[in-house]
Amino acid sequence: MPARRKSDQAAPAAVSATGAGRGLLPDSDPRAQSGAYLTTAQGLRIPDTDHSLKAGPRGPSLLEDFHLREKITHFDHERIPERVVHARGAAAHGVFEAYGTAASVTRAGFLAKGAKTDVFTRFSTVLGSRGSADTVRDTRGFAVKFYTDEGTFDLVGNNMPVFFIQDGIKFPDIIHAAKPHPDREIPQAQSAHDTFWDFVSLHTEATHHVFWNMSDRGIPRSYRTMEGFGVHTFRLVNAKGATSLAKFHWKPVAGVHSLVWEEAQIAAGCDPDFHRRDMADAIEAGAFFEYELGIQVMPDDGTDSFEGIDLLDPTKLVPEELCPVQLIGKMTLNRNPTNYFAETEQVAFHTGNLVPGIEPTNDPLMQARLFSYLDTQLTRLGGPNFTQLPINRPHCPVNDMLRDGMHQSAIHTGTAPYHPNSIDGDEPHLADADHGAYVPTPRLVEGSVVRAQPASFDDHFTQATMFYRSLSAIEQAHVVEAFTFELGKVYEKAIKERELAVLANVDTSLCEQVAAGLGLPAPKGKPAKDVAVSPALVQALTEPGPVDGRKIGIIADAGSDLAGIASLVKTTAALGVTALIIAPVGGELKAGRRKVTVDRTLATARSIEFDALVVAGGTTPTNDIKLVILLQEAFRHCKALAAWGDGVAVLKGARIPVKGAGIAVSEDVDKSFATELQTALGLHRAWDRAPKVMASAVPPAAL
Ligand code: HDE
Repeated sequence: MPARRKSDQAAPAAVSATGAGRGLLPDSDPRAQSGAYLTTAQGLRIPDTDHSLKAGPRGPSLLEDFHLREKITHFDHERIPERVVHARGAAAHGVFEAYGTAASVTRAGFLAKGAKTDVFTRFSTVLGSRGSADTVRDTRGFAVKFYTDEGTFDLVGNNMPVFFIQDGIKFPDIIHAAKPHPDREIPQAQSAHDTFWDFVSLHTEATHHVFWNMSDRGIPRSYRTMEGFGVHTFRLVNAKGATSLAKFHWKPVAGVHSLVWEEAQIAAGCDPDFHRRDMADAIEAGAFFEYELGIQVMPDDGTDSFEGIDLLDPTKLVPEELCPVQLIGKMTLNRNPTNYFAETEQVAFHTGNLVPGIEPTNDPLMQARLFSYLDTQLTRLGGPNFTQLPINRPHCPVNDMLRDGMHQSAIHTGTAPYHPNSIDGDEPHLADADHGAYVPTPRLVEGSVVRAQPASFDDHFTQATMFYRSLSAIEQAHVVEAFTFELGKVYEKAIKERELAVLANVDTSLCEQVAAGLGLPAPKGKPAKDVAVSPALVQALTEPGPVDGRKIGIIADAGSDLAGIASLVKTTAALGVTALIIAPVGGELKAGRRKVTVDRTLATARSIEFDALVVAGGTTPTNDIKLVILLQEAFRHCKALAAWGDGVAVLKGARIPVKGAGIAVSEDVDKSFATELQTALGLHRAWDRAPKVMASAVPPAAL
C-alpha cells in the first residue's frame, strides 16, 4: 500500500496551520487537512464523531446536532455526475520532454528542443459506468493535459486512430446504441448486443473502427502497452506562419501488446481494476510508463487530402508507410494521483484547449467536439469555475475577465473587469502573436449552407480491408472470433445478417468464417481488391521487444530452491521485470538463513496477472486444481512457461509439454535459462502454440 500522507503533524496545540513548510502538494489548499484535530467544515473542534446527539442514550436524535447534519448532508452530495462517455478511467501525472524535431513545423513552445512540460494523462474505457471492469472489449481514451507556459493544451485521443462516425451530429446516436439497452439497462460496458450492431450495420462508416474494436486493440494488456492517436487532422503553424497538416501518435516504449479474450473475461471478474492497479502499482514501484509523441506531417495544399485519403474524414488513417511518424518528444508518467476524486474524476479535458502553433481543421467530428467538452463540464463539474480546480488550473499566469458563478474560489481585485477600461489602468492588456497570443491562421471558408458530406466520405470499406489484411494470421483469427462472439450475442437474426453483408464487403474469407460460426449463410460482397497492406498495423512480434514493466510469477513451496529463486528475482529485477512468489499458503518460505516472502497464494493468484510463470526447482508436484488451472491458463494463453530442476515435474503434472515454443526448462537458474525467459517475455506470446491450444484441444490434467 502507498504510504498515507499524514494529515498532521506536530503540535496538537496549534489551532491554525497555514500549511507552510508542511510539504503540501503543489496546488493543494493549505487550509484542507490542517491542524491536528478533527473539526467541522467551519473549523470547530469535535469531541466525538461516532455518536449522534440524543435525548438520553436510548432516545431520539436531536435536530440541533449540527455535526450530524453537516456530516450526512455532505455525504449525501459526495457524488457528481459521471462522464456521459469515458466514465471509467485512471490517470497519472508526468512530464513531457520535447526533442525539438517539431520546431520546423509548429511554433508551440512546449515542442521546442529540451522544453519540459508537466502532464496529466487519463486513460479510460468509453462505454462502461464508473464502476465497470477495465478489461472489457472497447476503445480506450488516451487524454493528455499539457500544462504549457503558453496555456494548457489537451490532446484528447483514443488508442485507435479512427472513429465510428464522420460527423459529430451522430455522436449521441452511436453512444445511445452502444450503451446498455434503455429498458433493462444491460449489458454493462459491452458492445456485444443488439443496438450496437444494429447501429453499426446501418451506419457502415463505422466499419473501420469496428474492426479495430474487434481486433486485439480492443483488449490492451496494459495502459503501458497501448498506442494513442489524436484521430483528427490538426493544422500546425510554424514561427514564419507556414502551415502543414498533421496527425498525432503516441508510441509506447514498451511496445503494443494485448490480452487474449479469455484473459480479458477472467480479469473482468477476478480483478475488475486490472489496468488501474497495474498502472498505480508500477508507478509506485518506479517502473514508469513511457510513450513517445510522434506526428505525421502532410502538406497543407488546400485539398485537405493526402495520397487520395481525405484528411477530414476521421474514419480514415494515413498508413505510416505513406507518411512516416516523426518522433517529437517523450512522455513519462511517474506520479500517481493522491486523491482519485480531486484529480482523476475532476480533470476536465477539452479539445478546444489549444496553444499557438496547433489549430483545428474542418473535420466535422472535430468541430462538434470543440463545442461538446466545455458544455458537458458545466453540468458535470457544477458550474463555470471548474478551471479553478487544482487539477484543471493552468501552470502559467491566468488573467481572465470571467467573474462570479457557482463555486467561485478566486477573490478578484479591481473594479473594471472589462476591456478597454480607464479605471484599472486598462489591465489586463491584449497580446499580439509576438507576445504569445493565439492568433488563428486565416483560412478561407466558403460554400453553400447544406446538410451534406463530400463524396470522398463514401468509401466505408477499403481501409477496413487494409486493416484486416495487414494483421498477422493469429490477429486475424482473433478478429474472426470476436465478430463471431459479439454477433452470437445478438438476438435479432436480421441484424446478424446485415452485419454479415458488411463483412462480405471487407473480406470474403472473414465473412465466411463468421457466418459459419453463426450458422448463417455467407452473403456475397465486393471487397476491395489489391489493397496495399500496412505492416505498421501488426502487433505480433517476430523479434523480442523490451521486457521492462513485465511481471512473472515464480511458483514455489516450502521445499523449493530458495537460492535459485533469489538469483532469478535478481536477474529479472535488473531487466525491469517484477517477480512475484506464488506458494500454496501465505507467509514466508525459509531454508537455513534464507527467507522469501510469498506474494500470492494459490487462492489469490490467477494467470492473468503474469506474463510468464516459472516453477522453482524443488517444488513438490501437487494435484491442487488451482495450480493446474494457473499453469494451463498460461499455457492456453500462449504465455512463456519455465521450470528448473525437478520443478519440471510440476509442469508435467499439469499436462504442460516441456518442449515447444515459449517453454524453457533447465537444470539451474543459469544465464541461458534467464536469456531464454527474457526472449520469450520479449516476444509477448508464443503464438506458434496457438493452433494447439484452442480450448477444446487441451485435455484436463489427469492426476
Ligand atoms: Fe469524446 N467526449 N466526444 N471523443 N472523449 C468526452 O467529455 C464527444 C471523440 C474522448 O479522460 C466527454 O469531459 C463528442 C473522439 C476521451 O476525461 C464529451 C464526440 C475521441 C474522453 C465528449 C466525441 C474522443 C472523451 C464526456 C464526437 C478520440 C475522456 C466527458 C463529435 C479522438 C476524457 C467529458 C477524460 C470525453 C464528447 C468523439 C476522446 C461528452 C461530441 C473522436 C479520451 O464531451
